[in-house]
Amino acid sequence: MATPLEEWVEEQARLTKPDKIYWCDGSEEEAQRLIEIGMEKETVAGRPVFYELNQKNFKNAFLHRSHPTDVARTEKSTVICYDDKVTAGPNNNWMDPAEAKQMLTKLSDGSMKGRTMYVLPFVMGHPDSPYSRVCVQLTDISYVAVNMRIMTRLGKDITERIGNRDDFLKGIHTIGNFNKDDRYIVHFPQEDLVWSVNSGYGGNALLGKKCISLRLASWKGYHEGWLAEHMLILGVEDPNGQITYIAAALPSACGKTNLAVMQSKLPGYKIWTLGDDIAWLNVGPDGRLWAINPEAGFFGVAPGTSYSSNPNMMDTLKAGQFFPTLFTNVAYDIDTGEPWWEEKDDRPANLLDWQGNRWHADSGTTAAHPNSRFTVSITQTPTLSSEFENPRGVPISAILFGARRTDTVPLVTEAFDWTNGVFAGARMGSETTAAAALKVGALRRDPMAMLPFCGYNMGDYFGHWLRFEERLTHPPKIFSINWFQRDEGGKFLWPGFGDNVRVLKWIVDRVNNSCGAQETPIGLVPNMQDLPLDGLDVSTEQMSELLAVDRDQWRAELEGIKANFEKFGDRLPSELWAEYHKLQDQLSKFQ
Ligand code: SAT
Ligand code: MN
Repeated sequence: MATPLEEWVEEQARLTKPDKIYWCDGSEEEAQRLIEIGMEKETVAGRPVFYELNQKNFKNAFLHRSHPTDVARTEKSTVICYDDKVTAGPNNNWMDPAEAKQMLTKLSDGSMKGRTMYVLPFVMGHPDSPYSRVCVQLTDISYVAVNMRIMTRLGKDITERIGNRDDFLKGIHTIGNFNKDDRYIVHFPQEDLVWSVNSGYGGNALLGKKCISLRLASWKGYHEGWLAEHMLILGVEDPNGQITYIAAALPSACGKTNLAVMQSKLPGYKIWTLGDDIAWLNVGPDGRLWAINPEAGFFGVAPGTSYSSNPNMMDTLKAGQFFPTLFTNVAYDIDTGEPWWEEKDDRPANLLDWQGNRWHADSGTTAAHPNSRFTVSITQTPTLSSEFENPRGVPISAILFGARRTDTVPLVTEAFDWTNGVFAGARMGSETTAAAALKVGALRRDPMAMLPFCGYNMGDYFGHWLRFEERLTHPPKIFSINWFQRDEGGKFLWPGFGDNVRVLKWIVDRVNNSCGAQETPIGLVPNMQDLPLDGLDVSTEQMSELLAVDRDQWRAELEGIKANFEKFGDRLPSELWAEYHKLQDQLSKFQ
């Protein structure tokens, strides 16, 4: 008799009509075979799915060029379905589940004709973790199958583990015809189902990532008492060998990967990597907050990555062995066969752009797409934490909320307490990036960096966050960070990258109550003498600007916060309005 999984696969195959169904076993040989199929048989926009890169300098690395309209997450076609619109909230596009199914059924009818349906069984999180989840995704493109093998723990043992069960999370993905007007990424949280049509782009197509591990998981966490967050996880080792674990939320393309694999510029301090994008946070039996990374790879932004900004990531990208390394929409150095992107190193003389056309310096475009990406196994990073394979995760001592802000938000601020920290996350605004198909550089409210990823009403989500205080006997301290302030000429004031460890040291010292801070209306900021600034090329004036709280800027900020809070009506917890009024009051007295 067929298992529920087999029945589900058959049902989808009857609709999408693939030529073949192939169950992935997750082996290394299989990944190689799929890459060969991608190089020789399958196509995207009339071109091969994969191109081989220089195998000597970038081991096991391959290039993918996407369909030209399919280069970023499409938030406007990302939809959450509940019976009622209010549950999805003003932060999500909503559709009635039955209507959405009808639309998707029509769009998927015969969509896999002439193609192979790949069945991908995987687990998000360590297989032995009490917090992990078993999932199955279907796809019709080798690119997604190989990506998923890097990004998740994928293998035939998961099929065996599912056996006769039917409680696995499901993802249906078809690249269809790439028609961007019919592109939909639709979530059915009450059925543990995601259905994505007409895109092959990362966040739209690697369904284990944003769709399952954030949108579906956030809804699960709301009901089961845990949090699914858009956060990196790292450990800071101090000169005594003590490691403090930190989780940090930043919007897409705002430096999470760089922070997570940072090469510390502070002697005696070392950063250990656990994850760069997603954290699942549970209250442990000891009353501490424990974090696991449900993923197993990085899907990071290529432009800006270099031996000077992030040497550990460069080494990671060259170390492909058991897992391939994929580059999506980067440029190609015709002479060496290596991938290239802006700021990697000196620009090679002869380049193909991200679409495979000869690139000319006077073209007015970048050679790599601004949202070009790499996919690489986390196991290749030289800074991988020895706790990465610990099923119970790591205990978090500090939570960071980061944003990309030209002004207003200081380098680092500590919240007064848990509620004030939740307010700091909820009031976040950040300038948009190329990671989503939006106007780049516009300020928008992005609470907890979860605006595109919270699978239900954010008013309820804030309430969920607030309630953790009573369950945590050792709540993490909460901080806001901003690496992106600029001077009047538009130059970054803070060097960022490896120097960010200086801020992390202050955070660790605050966690250990071993250094001071000064009180401002928005929270506690460092005294300059408490930050380790030796060897840093930043003037005292610049440092004071980086740490300043400007009354007028914050009064303007209040307007933006208020307008966003009002969207949630009576779903916004009263505690957050109380924090808002407290801040307003403090600012009115502040010089
Ligand atoms: O494309 S993804 O959504 O996976 C990456 C990101 O935008 O954070
Ligand atoms: Mn992300």
